[in-house]
Amino acid sequence: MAAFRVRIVMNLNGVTAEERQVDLGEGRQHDPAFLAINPQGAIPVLVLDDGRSLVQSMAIIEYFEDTCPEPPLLPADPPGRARVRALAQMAVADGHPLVSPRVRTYLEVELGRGEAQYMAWSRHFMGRALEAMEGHLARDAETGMFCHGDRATLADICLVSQVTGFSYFGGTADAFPVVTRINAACMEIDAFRHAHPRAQPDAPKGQAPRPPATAA
Ligand SMILES: N[C@@H](CCC(=O)N[C@@H](CS)C(=O)NCC(=O)O)C(=O)O
Repeated sequence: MAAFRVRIVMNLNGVTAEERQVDLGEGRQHDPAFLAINPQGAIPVLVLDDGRSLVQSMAIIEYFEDTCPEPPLLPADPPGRARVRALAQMAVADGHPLVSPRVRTYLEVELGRGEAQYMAWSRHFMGRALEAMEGHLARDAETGMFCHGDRATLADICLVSQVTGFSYFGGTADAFPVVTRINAACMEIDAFRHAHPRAQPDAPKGQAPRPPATAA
């Protein structure tokens, strides 16, 4: 989900980079070689030409905002910027962190919960984040073709990653009509569509990818 967000922004900016996959299913995020790059053991990581590593999808996206400001991912007016950031955070800060592989590992390995409980937990919290986004999007006059007006912003990038992540846990955004409409509008855009996890060369065939319970 987090790498999906970064891929969208890179596509929007026309930035290419050599991509290296980290197999979370195999627990490769815990390999010493990867931890040397990101001690948090999480993806995405952007390694710059000078060898420095940028981590955290929102920080990497801000880096691209600073270095490739076209197209802008935030509106110009401060209240609009705050609204877009707030919508983005509902997905990135309130939904996604509760379902990462490390959460699954803790629930299943440390607390002895079964896979079904992890799936129910994840569906619940991913759905709650989408419900929150829907509440604002359905109510606010600023909502347009996209989350904020008629051009895609950071909020849309986070919305599509949230909808896709929800589907990993058997959730469907059908109950959230504005979210569903905006997700479909985003997926009409090449930069979004080509960044989708299913469009990646390492995408598993058939079933949607799901974070594994690896021992950390
Ligand atoms: N807040 C971070 C989240 C990064 C994150 O948790 N990424 C997941 C994959 S979407 C991961 O690598 N998890 C590894 C784990 O939980 O062990 C961001 O937005 O970059």
